[in-house]
Amino acid sequence: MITLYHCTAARSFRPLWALEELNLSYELKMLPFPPRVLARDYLALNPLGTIPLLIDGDTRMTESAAILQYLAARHGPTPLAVGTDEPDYGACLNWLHFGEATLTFPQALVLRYSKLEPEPRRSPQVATDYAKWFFGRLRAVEAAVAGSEMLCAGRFTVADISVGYALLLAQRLGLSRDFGPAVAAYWQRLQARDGFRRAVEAENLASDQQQVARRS
Ligand SMILES: N[C@@H](CCC(=O)N[C@@H](CS)C(=O)NCC(=O)O)C(=O)O
Repeated sequence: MITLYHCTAARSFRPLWALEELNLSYELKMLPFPPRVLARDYLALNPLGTIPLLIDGDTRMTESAAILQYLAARHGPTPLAVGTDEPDYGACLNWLHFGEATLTFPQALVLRYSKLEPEPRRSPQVATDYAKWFFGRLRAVEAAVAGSEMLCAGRFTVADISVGYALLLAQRLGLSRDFGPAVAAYWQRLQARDGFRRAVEAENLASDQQQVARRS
């Protein structure tokens, strides 16, 4: 049985969404945020204190984009993966990592310096600068989905989960009102997927059952 450690709306939503798209059985363990401070026992499992942590037999993984690639390969075959023999194999890997390294990185700074740090350490300047950075990078997504339903391979893949999570985080940060028209329509398409909806429901149910507060 796969176990996923998760905090509401954190990057661990990527593997949660993939688990639902793949219809895999899993156990979802909710943690308060940040677990490093509020769930210190978790450090014995993941000394980084970060989420996600995915355990699948002897495999333990803490990088959300890598977990997407792993789940699609190990628990496929699935159209979520783009095969090495397909023309868009490289494009898929590029978007997979773009979602985390290029889109989520600046948002993490917006989140930290506008919400997570104690008041005296907050910095509207840093938050504004990195929101601009995010929108600069998001131009690539706007161009990609202007003439296409999904990012690559002519179908929904792990690349869309990776980038889709960045759009979810943007919504929670209040940035989605500035999405361009193509990104806004793409984000609607992603949220309409059964797999996305089931992931949100699983997150809400597990939060309630395990009595871990949902983040605002
Ligand atoms: N690159 C990693 C980043 C993991 C990460 O930093 N997760 C955040 C939540 S989204 C976290 O655990 N933050 C809590 C902390 O740093 O203590 C990934 O993609 O999974």
